[in-house]
Amino acid sequence: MGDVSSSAPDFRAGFACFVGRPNVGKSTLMNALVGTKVAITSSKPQTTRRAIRGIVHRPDAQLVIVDTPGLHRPRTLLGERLDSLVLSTLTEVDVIGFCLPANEPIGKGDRFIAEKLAAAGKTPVVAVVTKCDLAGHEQIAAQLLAVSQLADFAEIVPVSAQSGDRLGVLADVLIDRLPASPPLYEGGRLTDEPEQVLVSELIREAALEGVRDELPHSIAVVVDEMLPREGRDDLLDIYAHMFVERPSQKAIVIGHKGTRLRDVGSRARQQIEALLGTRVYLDLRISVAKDWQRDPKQLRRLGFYD
Ligand SMILES: Nc1nc2c(ncn2[C@@H]2O[C@H](COP(=O)(O)OP(=O)(O)OP(=O)(O)O)[C@@H](O)[C@H]2O)c(=O)[nH]1
Ligand SMILES: [Mg+2]
Repeated sequence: MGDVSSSAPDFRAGFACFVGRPNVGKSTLMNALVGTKVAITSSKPQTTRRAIRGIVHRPDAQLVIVDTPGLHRPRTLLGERLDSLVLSTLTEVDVIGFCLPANEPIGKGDRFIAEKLAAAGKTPVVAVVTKCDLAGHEQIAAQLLAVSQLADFAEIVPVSAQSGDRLGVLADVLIDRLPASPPLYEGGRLTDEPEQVLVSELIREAALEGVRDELPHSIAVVVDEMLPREGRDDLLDIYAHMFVERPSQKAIVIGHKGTRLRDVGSRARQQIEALLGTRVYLDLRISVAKDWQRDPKQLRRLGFYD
């Protein structure tokens, strides 16, 4: 019989992914655990459109978190692509964090995901009850009970990304499920997203602020080029394109005399400068890509592959 305590490995490393309905706080939670903004977040559902990796470094472990788009019954080809991206991510991780907000009753959308997880296989699933700062003690207790009845979870952890409450417990619970392994990434590295992707996401985040209804879903951003200004080492020129689906949306995003678009550009530029630590000139154009969410050719052009 081996001594259990001495069988704990010196170092663990591996992958966890966060899944859940749109807007339940997956990206905010990843950012809070990583300690920096890796993924953009917003109050609009369906903000995340890529499987973005954030890396948590600890003396005893390296936890790579894969944040995924909100899972829901798709209504467009883009929605279908995003759902299949989430489902394929589930098969590639050591542990799954299923996020459910403390302040909303469990609904059809959550059950839909629970069924997908049950069908996906043997990977352990930890239920993460998010946004606990928005719920009272009784509401949290009732939610923990409801979650425990939804499926057979490895653990149920209530957290708040906003207040930082129990984030350490969640990290411990996820890391416990990782295999013994040397680190997968070099120390200090917080994400493996290419800079161009991070930059296009920051532009999209700035564009999401203040728009309503269907418009957030219709916005896509592509960075065409990033290069140092000739003869200068302190200035980066970034050429980017924002796409919307209809001319009426283009008018809204541009705003009266171009004021909205200028605002978006300057907010994005500040975020990009903070990320890259250099001054930035941002050339942001806007074009109509008619109904791109439903068009396979345009989706490919925007980086959503099947
Ligand atoms: N009060 C509070 N708000 C939170 C917390 N976590 C996230 N939010 C808010 O909830 C909204 C959605 O957060 P996101 O992290 O973008 O949610 P998501 O699950 O990644 O959404 P999708 O990418 O659209 O699937 C944002 O307005 C966040 O500020 C939390 O712990 N407390
Ligand atoms: Mg997200």
